[in-house]
Amino acid sequence: MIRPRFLIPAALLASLGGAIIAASAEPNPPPLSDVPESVAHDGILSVTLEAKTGKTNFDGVSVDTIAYNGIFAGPVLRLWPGDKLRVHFQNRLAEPSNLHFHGMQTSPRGNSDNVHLLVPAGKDFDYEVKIPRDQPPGTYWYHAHPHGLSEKQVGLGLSGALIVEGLANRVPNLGAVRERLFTLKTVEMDDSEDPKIAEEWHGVIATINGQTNIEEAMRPGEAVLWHVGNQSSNLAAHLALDGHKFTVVARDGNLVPAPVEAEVLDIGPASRLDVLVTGGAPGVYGLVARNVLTGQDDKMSPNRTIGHVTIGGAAVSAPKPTAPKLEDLSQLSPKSFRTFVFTQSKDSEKFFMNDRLFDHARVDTRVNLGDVEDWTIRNDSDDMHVFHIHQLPFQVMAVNDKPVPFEGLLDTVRVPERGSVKIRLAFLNPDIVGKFMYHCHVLKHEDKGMMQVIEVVDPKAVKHAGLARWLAALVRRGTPPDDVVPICSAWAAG
Ligand SMILES: [Cu+2]
Repeated sequence: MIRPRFLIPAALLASLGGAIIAASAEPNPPPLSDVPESVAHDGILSVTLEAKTGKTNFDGVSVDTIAYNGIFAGPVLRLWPGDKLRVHFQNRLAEPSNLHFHGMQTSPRGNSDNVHLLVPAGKDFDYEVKIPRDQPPGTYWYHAHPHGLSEKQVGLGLSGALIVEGLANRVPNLGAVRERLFTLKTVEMDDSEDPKIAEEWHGVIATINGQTNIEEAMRPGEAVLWHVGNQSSNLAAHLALDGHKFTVVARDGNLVPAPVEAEVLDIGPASRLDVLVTGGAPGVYGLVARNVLTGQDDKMSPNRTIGHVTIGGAAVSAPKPTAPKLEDLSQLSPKSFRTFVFTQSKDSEKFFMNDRLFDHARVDTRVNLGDVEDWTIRNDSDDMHVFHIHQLPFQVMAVNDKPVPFEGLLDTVRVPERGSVKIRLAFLNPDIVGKFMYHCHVLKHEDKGMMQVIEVVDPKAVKHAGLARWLAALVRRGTPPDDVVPICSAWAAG
C-alpha cells in the first residue's frame, strides 16, 4: 500500500490556511475535510486567493504545481444561498489568469462571474459574486478560465470547491447527516524525467483532497453525505468504494427526482455528485479510482487505490431519504431550436463548434431573456466531449435521439462519441443578462477553440437603452440615430 509521507497535521494546515483566508472569528460548522476552509458569516464571505507557482509533494514525489494560497486541493469556500462572495484575487503568475464560479446562477458582468475579464500577470482584482437566493444548495467549484491557458492552470491545481450550504435539508427524510468533501484532481505528468513517478503513477497522479491516499472513518450503518467533485482538466473519474454502493441525491448541485443507487461514480471533468454512503460491516475498504491506467510493469494498474474507509465502532441506523418535489422543464415549450456540432482537425490541434474556433469578441448565439430553447449538441468525433454552459443549468431531454425521463438538472453533460444530447435551457433569470460562455469542459479542447459566446439580452432593457441613446443623440445633434444600442454597451465599462 502506498502511504503518503508528507502528511501535515490537519490542525497545522488549518492554521496556515486559516491565517490567509479566515472570514471571521465566529465558530465554524464542522469541517468537510482537512483542506483549509473559509465560511461565510452574516451573509458575506471575504477571501484572498493568491495564484502562484510552487511545489507539491505527492507520496514523496515533488511536482511543480500552481495553487491558490499554496493549497493544491484549493481552499474550500462555504456559503449560503443569498450570500455575497468577495474574492481579492492576486495573480502572482507570469501570465494572465482569472476566476470562474462554476454553476453559480449569477451575473456574468462587471466584476462578477465574468470570464471575459483577464487579470494580467502580477495584478490584483476584486471579484464580487452575489449568490442568488434560489441557488440550489450543493457542490460547486471555482477555477481559472483564461482561454488558451485553462488546461495548464486548472491541471496544475488552480481550482477549489465551492459549497452552497443546505443540501441535506432539502432531501426529504434525510435529517442531520455528517458531510464530507472529496475533491478529485488528476495531475497529468510528463514522467520521462522522474523514474519514481514512472514506476508508481506512470504519468497520472490521482488525488483526493490533494492526497494520494486518504483515510476516512465511519460507523456501521452510518449514512454520510459525500460531496464529490472532479476538478481535473481532462480526465473523467470513476470512483468506487469496495463492498459499498452510493446513493446519488444531487448532480451538479441539483437534486435528482428520486435517489439513485450507483456502484461506481462516473464523474466527467467538471461534474459533481452529492452521494450518501452507508457504512457496511466493520472493516477496511479501498476507495478506488477505476480506469486510470497508472504504473509500469508489475505496478501497472487500471484500478488505483487512492484511499481507505475504516468502518468500526457502534452500529447506528441510517435514514432512508425519499423523493423531493422538483421543477421539470419538460412542462415548458421551447421557442427556438439550435444545433451545435463538436468536431476537430485531424492532428487534434484545432477543436471546433459549428466549424468555428473561439473568438471572445464574437457573439455566436443571442437569446432573449424569458425564452426557452432546445439545443442539440452533437459529437461528430471519437473523442470525449463534455458540454458546459455558464450561468444556468439545463435538463437533458434526449440522448442519441431517444427521449429520457427527468433526472434533475445539470450544468455539465458528456456528449456520446458519434452521438448527441438534446438539452432544454430556460433563460428566465434576469441576473444572467450579459455575455458568457458555453464550451467543452475537456480543457485541452476548450483551449484549442471549442468554446463560444452567448449573449442573453433583455428586450425591455434594449428598448430603454435604445430610447435613451436616441434622446441623447437628438439633444446633441438634433437628429436621431437609426440603430439601437445593444444591451452589452450598458455593462461593457462596468
Ligand atoms: Cu471536448
